Amino acid sequence: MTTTKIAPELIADHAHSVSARVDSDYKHLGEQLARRNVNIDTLKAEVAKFAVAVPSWGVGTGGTRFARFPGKGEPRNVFDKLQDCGVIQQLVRCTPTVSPHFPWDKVSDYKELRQHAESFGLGFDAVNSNTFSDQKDQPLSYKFGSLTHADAGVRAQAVAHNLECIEIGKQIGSKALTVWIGDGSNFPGQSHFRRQFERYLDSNRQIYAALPADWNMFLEHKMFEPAFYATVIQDWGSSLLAAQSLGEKARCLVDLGHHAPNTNIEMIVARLVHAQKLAGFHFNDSKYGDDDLDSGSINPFQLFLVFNELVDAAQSKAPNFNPAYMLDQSHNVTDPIESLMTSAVTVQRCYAQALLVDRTALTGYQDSNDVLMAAQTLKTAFHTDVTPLLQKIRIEAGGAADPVATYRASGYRAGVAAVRPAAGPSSGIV
Ligand code: AOS
Ligand code: ZN
Ligand code: ZN
Ligand code: ZN
Repeated sequence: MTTTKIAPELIADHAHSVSARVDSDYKHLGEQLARRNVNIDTLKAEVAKFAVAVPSWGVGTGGTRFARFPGKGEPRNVFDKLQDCGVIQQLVRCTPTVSPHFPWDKVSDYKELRQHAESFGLGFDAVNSNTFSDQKDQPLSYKFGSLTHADAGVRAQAVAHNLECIEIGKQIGSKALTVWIGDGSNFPGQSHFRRQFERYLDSNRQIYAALPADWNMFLEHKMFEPAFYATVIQDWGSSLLAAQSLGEKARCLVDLGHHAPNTNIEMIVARLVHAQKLAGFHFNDSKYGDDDLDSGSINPFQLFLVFNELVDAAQSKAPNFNPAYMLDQSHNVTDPIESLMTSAVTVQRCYAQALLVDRTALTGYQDSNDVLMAAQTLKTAFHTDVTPLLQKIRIEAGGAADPVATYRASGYRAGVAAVRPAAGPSSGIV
């Protein structure tokens, strides 16, 4: 049985009140697309299959290293987090899984956790390990590194944590482990680059060896922070080297905020597809660094261009291409549920727009060096307002035409605020 936390009647009433307008807009869009030889119903069926995972840490209010301003009714534990994720899925219908983070989401009974998720119609995506912060009662500190620490004892502790994450993941139905480490150095000379990388590989080999046959290991690179001089897995080059030396199951995860400014991320995606090593994504947006802003809030064209590569790879049947889609955002000044809903829809929107690229025409323009028309072919797809298509998909799936309006009308936030005590202010990067 699926537990719903927004009254289904409210969702249905809202959808009903706008359905005539949505139908008319959908029909109009269908006519426009038909002139481009696109069948809107075929497109709808394709886009309806799209799903992106919600990060369990994303439903709490984030913070910076300066301060954190807690929101009302923040989740107190993983059960509350799943309830919030359930609300997101109820309204947007394209977020059926949650990516959990350990030990943040640790419980004593994972069977119960899985059932709890299922009661909200949710499953679990990739399991994330955390060796970038010290936990209470942890014997050895990660202050100077974890999987790459100079001390074998610290490395063993970090490996053991990842093995535990795999064990938990097996119980909750995950199929992948995401490893992001903050290891690196803040000063030139602090660490020996090559020996540190070798230690990374050695530790990860032990983790890799414990992966079940049908699992993958996602290596997440990040240019800087918390190590501000050099990070061990700082870019896709180091990530690819590591993935290639670890083996088939190791792949490279692309977080959109983890690159140097002006990096051509869509091209990195194309290279990783070529190498058959694209693990998937942590979607978010960025103006300066790892800002973890809402997907598409700064540079929606970049997100579209990433999806343009993904759709091209899927349609040309690139081998071993099966990327995992996850959001990874930090919401400091918005209601996290609202941010995650709009972000999921934005990602879905970019996917739909990328499906609209006339690939035969594009190839023709590329091969005849018609630069302007090649660029315009992408722009035509990107400029298409697919809002009625997405609304129709949500309504047909029992979701909300306007997720934020329906969510606000439900009074959900005030409801949970009444039962979840306010968290105190604190600082810390999430
Ligand atoms: C950190 O910058 C990474 O994006 C990781 O994915 C991290 O595990 C996540 O942001 C939770 O803190
Ligand atoms: Zn990330
Ligand atoms: Zn990040
Ligand atoms: Zn990020």
